[in-house]
Amino acid sequence: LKLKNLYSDFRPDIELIEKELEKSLESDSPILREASMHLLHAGGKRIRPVFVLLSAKFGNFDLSLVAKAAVALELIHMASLVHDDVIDDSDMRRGMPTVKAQWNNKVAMYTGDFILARSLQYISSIEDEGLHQALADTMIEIVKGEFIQIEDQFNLDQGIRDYFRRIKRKTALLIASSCEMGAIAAGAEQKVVWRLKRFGYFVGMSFQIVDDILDFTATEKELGKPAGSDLTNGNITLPILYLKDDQVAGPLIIKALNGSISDNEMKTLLQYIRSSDSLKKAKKISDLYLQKALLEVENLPEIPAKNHLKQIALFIGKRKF
Ligand code: 2DE
Ligand code: MG
Ligand code: MG
Ligand code: MG
Ligand code: MG
Repeated sequence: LKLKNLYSDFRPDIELIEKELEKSLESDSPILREASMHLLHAGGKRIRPVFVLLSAKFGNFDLSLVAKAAVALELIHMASLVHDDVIDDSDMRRGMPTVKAQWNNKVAMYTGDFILARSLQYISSIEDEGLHQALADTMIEIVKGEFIQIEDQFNLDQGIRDYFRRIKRKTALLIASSCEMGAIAAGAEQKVVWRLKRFGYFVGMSFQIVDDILDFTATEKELGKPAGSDLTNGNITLPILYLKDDQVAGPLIIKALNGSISDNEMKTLLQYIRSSDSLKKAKKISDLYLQKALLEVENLPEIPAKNHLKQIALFIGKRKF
């Protein structure tokens, strides 16, 4: 199952968006251009632009307009990642050095600002106040989520609700907005806009839970960073919440969080997590969200994009990277 094959039915549209993304990061400042292109070329699944594109098919589709919204959403995502890697002190992303590692923190902050500003140029080229408000609202919620995360970080005294609140803001809202904004940009019917937004929200929740499982199960090569990094960085994800009171895993989790875990103990912990039922339990929750997403899709009008959305949602549940 390859993402490339999933995108094959609308390959020309994706290629146009990709070209537009390249154009969007042009600058007469070589450092801004190079640092932002660095992240663009590091890859990524382009899930958000694809959702903008497919959602727009449910209205009066105008590719040049839709591409503007798609670029804006991917740029917001990229800007947040460049800043995030400064905040999280991360040196690797998508298997490449981060902007802050290849250059430095100041360059990364300004590069993130630049990408964010470019995103605003793109979205404001579409005359629709609702669209602008939707994007701004989502950005504010994402930032609020980051503050909540500071409180939750390294803190085992939290429940599953805290986890859901974090992943909603950090991932699901921007994916929901991608669907919503694609539909708004195409002037889709309000009921369809809402349905697509809910679809994006459920897919986003499912997507992040899978992402958090993969952090334990994927290889360092696939992740572009060591397995278990979330935990050592204090990011308490769903599998950990299921295991924190476990007799074997509990003490090792505490060690991992306070930085006193040895390489061998970390190996043991990862093995233990992989063979425990915590990952299956997390996957079950992810699948529940996926089912909710598919239910929304079922109730969308019968057009080809409907099946594409369905296939992408199913891919997210099965993906290995
Ligand atoms: C990834 O989360 C980051 C999510 C959002 C970060 C938002 C910031 C506010 P992780 P990993 C920094 C700025 C927002 C803008 C510019 C719109 O849990 O690093 O750090 O593994 O995940 O991808
Ligand atoms: Mg972060
Ligand atoms: Mg991070
Ligand atoms: Mg992750
Ligand atoms: Mg991530």
